[in-house]
Amino acid sequence: MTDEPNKLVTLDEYIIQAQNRFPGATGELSQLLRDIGLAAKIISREVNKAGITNLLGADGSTNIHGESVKKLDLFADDQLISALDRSLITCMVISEENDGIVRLNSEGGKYIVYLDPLDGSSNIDVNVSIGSIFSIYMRQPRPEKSLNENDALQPGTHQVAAGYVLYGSSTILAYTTGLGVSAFTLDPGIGEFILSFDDYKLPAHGTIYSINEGSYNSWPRGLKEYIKYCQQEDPENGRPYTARYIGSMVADIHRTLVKGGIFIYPASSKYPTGKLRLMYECNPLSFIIEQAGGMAIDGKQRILDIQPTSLHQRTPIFIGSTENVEKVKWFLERAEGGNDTD
Ligand code: P6P
Repeated sequence: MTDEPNKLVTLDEYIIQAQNRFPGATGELSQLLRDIGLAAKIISREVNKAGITNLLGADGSTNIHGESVKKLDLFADDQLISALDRSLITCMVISEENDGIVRLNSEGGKYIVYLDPLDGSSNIDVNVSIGSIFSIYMRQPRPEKSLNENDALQPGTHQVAAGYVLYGSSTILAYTTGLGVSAFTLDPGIGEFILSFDDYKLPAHGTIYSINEGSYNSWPRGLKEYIKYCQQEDPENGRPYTARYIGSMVADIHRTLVKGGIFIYPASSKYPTGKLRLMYECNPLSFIIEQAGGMAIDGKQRILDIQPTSLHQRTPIFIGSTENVEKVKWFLERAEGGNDTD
């Protein structure tokens, strides 16, 4: 995409260059992505000093503006929603931090945005990477004129853009508009996201599996057999695989994007339909991984094909390198119909 090798390309420049490839583009999606980039810089600043600015938990105190000190995830929610509200092109937001739809000032805005403002925020107390996730849809024409939840219940295949911000050893923003996945690293010195990777393609096969093995006893038999397969000696095929689990989905998915392998969050006795949310965790990250050549299923069907029935519904997810996901699907299907949780 970039015109000159080794030229530093900022996120804003990259977005504009991408927009210029579509003469009919109005620039509104570009503006929306820039809004998210701005909010991400502000959140990154607070995440990186959370331990010293009372943002680790709601302590009931008030800051110099007389506002109550909010938890970091509510701070992130506020920053993202107000950034989207300012540009008047988003009609509503659905966020993990709000039960219902959040109507913005522009009821006529053409975009609907799902947010997980700060996924894995419990990890901030132990300085583990956390992330923000976003998923963008166009408002579809519907007979009912007034904006409501039904406008938001669209399958993941309808996403026009999706991405995440990873607040880790560096802050990285990765996104796709359906033309591949690119990533930008924040240079705090100049306050700009700089293009660090253009058009990610994850390996077709990886040797890392990522799952919380604490819920082993409630897994279906096929999943137990797959994980045993990953752990078997088979040096010619790279087994045993390496186990890596950060417990922060954005970090686990970013590692999978870069190194390949598979991330799994299955249904369990504690989470009978899976823990992770379809609309603002699994759909956007599945769009990213598919755009990078990978695959994402709920154990049977493609995540992006799921027709949602509620804003905050959960789903099991098996996501990553295509060969790894196809292999676990084979184990699940082979075991199906047997005594599934022996
Ligand atoms: P568990 C973080 O709380 C989160 O929502 C995801 O980021 C992460 O992948 C998952 O939950 C971890 O869940 O049950 O393994 O602690």
